[in-house]
Amino acid sequence: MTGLDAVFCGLPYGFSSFDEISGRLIDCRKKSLLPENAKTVISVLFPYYLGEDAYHNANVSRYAVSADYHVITGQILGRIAGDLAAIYPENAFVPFVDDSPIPEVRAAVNAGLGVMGRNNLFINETYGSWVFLGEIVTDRLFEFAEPKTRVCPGCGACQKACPGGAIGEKGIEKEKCLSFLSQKKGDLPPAIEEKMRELNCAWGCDVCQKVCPLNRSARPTPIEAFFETADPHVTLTTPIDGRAFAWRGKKVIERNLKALEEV
Ligand code: B12
Ligand code: SF4
Ligand code: SF4
Repeated sequence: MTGLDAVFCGLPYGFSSFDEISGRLIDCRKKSLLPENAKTVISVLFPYYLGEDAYHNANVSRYAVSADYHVITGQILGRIAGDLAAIYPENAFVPFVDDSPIPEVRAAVNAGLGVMGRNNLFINETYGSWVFLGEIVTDRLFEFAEPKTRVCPGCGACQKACPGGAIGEKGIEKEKCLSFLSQKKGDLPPAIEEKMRELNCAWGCDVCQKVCPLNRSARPTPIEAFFETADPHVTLTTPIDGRAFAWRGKKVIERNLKALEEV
């Protein structure tokens, strides 16, 4: 392990050019936090796969089985940014996860950490697509990666299996994606409720990842907190605080759980 590997707690990380992505920034509240004169995007992978046994009886998507990833990854990334700032005190290091102006899939591909799948997701050779993405944007110049491969082999399994028919040749149509629909407020069309019932999934959707051959030998996460907080079966009495579905409020997850029960 090099000195920097230790700073990154052994998690996969890579460097890419901020300039390469600056024309594609996502308009969000946190855009104003980007450091002035940003030069490098440091992408960090947070694997979350717990192994198949952990998902027995799960009724929410895998990314929502453990405590809210924004909190777990945010704490780790904040620590890493602090350590980098101590090593390079003349530079700024600003961490982002999800709620980020950086299009994270593209940044992680640019950083040489893996490929973009037809399912729109980032896929790493070791951990598959079961990784959350975070980044630290800095005004320090690091040596950028030069990825050789940027896209998956395109076997089409995800497209074929997608229950919403959301995957096309050019990315996904989010209005058809069950993950998007499960987060939407208001009444759900009966056909969508029916699909959620068939999949027994009250939050998110994992179909395009479960069928992906690049996920077949994904390694479980080295991040203990994901194991320690795992709770795969959510009920109407499960406390929602600190869970990935809390941000949408109790009504949405309750509506979905009730939809799973209807016959
Ligand atoms: C909004 C959002 C959603 C929305 C809409 C997604 C969409 N594509 O429109 C919804 C609710 C549907 C969603 C669902 C999910 N999401 Co989401 N989502 C995001 C979020 C916050 C922003 C995405 C975005 O708007 N990007 C910008 C627009 C412009 O992207 P775009 O038009 O799709 O174009 C992208 C790609 O197509 C790509 N691209 C296009 N052409 C090419 C060509 C090449 C060569 C390359 C390299 C890239 C590339 O570049 C763009 C950048 O991502 C990101 C976090 C982030 N800040 O990036 C997480 C994120 C993408 N989501 C994540 C996750 C985990 C999920 C789910 C798996 C959750 C679940 N289990 O239900 C599903 C998967 C659905 C799917 N198959 O994509 C993870 C993905 C991790 C990974 N391994 O890739 C992210 C990165 C959050 C995180 N921090 O970990 N999501
Ligand atoms: S299932 Fe096939 S086409 Fe879809 S992301 Fe995986 S490798 Fe690519
Ligand atoms: S998350 Fe589900 S609905 Fe959305 S693209 Fe993937 S398989 Fe299709």
